[in-house]
Amino acid sequence: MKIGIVCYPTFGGSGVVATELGLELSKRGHQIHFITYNQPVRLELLSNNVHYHEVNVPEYPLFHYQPYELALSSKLVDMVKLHGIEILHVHYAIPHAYAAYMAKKMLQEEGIHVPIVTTLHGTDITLVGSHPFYKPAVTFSINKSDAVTAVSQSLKDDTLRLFDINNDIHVVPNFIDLEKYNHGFTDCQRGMMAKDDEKIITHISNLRPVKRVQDVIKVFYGIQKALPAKLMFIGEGPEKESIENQCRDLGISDKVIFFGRSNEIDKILCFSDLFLLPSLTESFGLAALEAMASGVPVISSNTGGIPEVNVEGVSGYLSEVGDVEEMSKNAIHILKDEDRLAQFKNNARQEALKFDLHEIVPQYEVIYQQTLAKALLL
Ligand code: GMT
Repeated sequence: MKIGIVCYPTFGGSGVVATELGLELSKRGHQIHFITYNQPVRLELLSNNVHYHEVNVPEYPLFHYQPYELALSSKLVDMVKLHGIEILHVHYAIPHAYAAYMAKKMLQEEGIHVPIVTTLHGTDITLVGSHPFYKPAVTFSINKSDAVTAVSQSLKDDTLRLFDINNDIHVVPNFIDLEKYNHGFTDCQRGMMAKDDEKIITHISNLRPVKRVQDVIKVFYGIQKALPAKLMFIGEGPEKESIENQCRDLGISDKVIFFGRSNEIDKILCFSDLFLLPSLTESFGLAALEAMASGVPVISSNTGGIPEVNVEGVSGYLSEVGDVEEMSKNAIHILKDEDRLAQFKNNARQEALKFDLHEIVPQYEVIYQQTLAKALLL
């Protein structure tokens, strides 16, 4: 199949999932066309089957806001015509499904029929999309898609609760390339990060308020009082200054290492003992799954789709949002006993197997085939 993929090309989970999906589909023989405003961060190699088309939005001083959706829908029209793209898979209802629908309508005028598959990732539903400013456009975009998927049952339920939806929503969970995380533990260079007796705690996110990164620091503060530990913070975002100050106020700056954005998540997870994800909400929690695939147990909140990934008492523990005391207590419980830690690490890896990309990616292929077949009948 010739598949056009539209996503946010940044470090966010939706862009990562879209990119990994495209790469795996290309290995399975499909022609993949990424259509985005920057080359997606995890898209390192272009090949015969993997193409990238940049959406340019020319700056015009008259416009207070540059019309990205217009530029994207025009680019989609051009790329579908030029490359014979058969189906568009857009990640995020707004603005991608919205722009794709406009492209579809423009193409229809020329007798070209391209169905749209929309994948909902969370921010487009629970955080931004449900705002009254966007709600009608999000509802419209979901209802007008030819197929809709959500990355967890929880996100599907939220979408049906928050919007007036008359379309089916298929749950296709996020996935992981387990091979990538199947590292030998000899090349971890753990010694560069912490002393032998120190446990390594990790958090990865874009440091937005929804990630509750202040809770990460509070949980770590509790842990390091009980046992020697270091905290690795990976990511950049609006809360960074606040947590740097928090570390200074608590006198733990020397125990917290800030990495900024990194393309070496697998290497960092390789030497981690525990992952913290105390978010206010997560439709799925891809970062937790990446940790688990590396054999790192997870202490998280019990919100949104996280319980579909992190299993209580098996791959880690889940607490109410904001219950940092319980999170610290559970973290210490895992870390204090070497045998228990080894068991949780093993369990985490086992639980991650449920999300093997070889199991999940074919589900998208089936959806594409069904959607194309349905479009042919219309
Ligand atoms: O929250 C993020 O880190 C980024 C965000 C995005 O839109 O890229 O992630 C969302 O999609 C990910 C991939 O499906 C999910 O794993 C995240 O849980 C989800 N974030 C939220 O729901 C807040």
